[in-house]
Amino acid sequence: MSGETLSKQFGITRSAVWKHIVGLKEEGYQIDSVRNRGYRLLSAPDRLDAGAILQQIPSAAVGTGLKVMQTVDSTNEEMKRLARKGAENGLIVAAECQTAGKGRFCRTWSSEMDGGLYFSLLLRPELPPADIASITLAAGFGVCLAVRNFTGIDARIKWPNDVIVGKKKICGILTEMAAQSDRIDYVVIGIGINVNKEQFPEEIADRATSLMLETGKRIDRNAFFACVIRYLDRVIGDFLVSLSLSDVEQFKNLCATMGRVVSVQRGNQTLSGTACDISPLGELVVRMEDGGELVINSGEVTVQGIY
Ligand code: BT5
Repeated sequence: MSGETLSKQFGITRSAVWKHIVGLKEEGYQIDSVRNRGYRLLSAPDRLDAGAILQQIPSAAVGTGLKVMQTVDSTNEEMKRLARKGAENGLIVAAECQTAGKGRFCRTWSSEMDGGLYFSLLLRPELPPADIASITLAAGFGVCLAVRNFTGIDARIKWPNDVIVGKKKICGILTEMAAQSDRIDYVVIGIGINVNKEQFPEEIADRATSLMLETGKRIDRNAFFACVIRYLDRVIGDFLVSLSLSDVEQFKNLCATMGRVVSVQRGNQTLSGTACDISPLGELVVRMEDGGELVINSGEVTVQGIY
């Protein structure tokens, strides 16, 4: 595009256009400039761009606002700070890198500046806390559908909060909530997805993977993020209306835990059985060796042959 066209389109001088081009190059955009002909965009850097993402999502309940940060301790912590100051339902906070990314039970979530997607979604449903017990499952379902549709990879859900490919984890979800006994103040759903990550810390290298490692292609993170937001909007929206996994059969079909031998930690006891069903409320039903059934609504479940 010629410098003249750009200057007309944006209502700025040719030298201001040139200054912006220099700025974009400093940010990692590769732009070819040819005298008397103009500028050509060769490539854009792999960085999250709120404008590019918002352009690709309809004005929906999830993603009413989007804040992109370079570095933060944890997007969940940042979102809780914003929630306490009155941030609105549907806001998303994303970061290129987290210095204290966390999983459940105070575990670490590996969140270097290496092409991961780390974000948190704020919800303020006017409901009692018990009604949203399976919102993490709904979010995982949304991520799983987005990954399958965007990349064609056979992603599956490992109950309750992981999305896996084969035996390896590509996404983990951590939901935190502030509530009174009868009313939710806010819910923060934190989602970490390995998008363009090429390597992992040694201790998780054998059980973590990324979309790029699975497809062999670098993923456009802005387009993928927009796709995830659209699916979350649909699935979480449905969930908040029906308060059940509205499409339990589809959920079950995508749940890698179903039909497998699982171990469940109960206090200091480890119980084993076969995962045989998911209840409409999202609980995992396990048939025990003695024929009895155990219904689990949270906690740590190890799946034989996966992790
Ligand atoms: C989770 O916990 O899987 C929830 C992870 C949630 C991360 C998001 S990122 C945005 C938001 N901000 C935060 O601070 N957190 C959320 P859990 O089920 O406890 O699994 C944690 C375990 O997964 C670790 O102990 C490692 O074994 C493994 N792990 C850590 N980083 C990983 C990664 N990048 N990919 C795959 N596995 C990982």
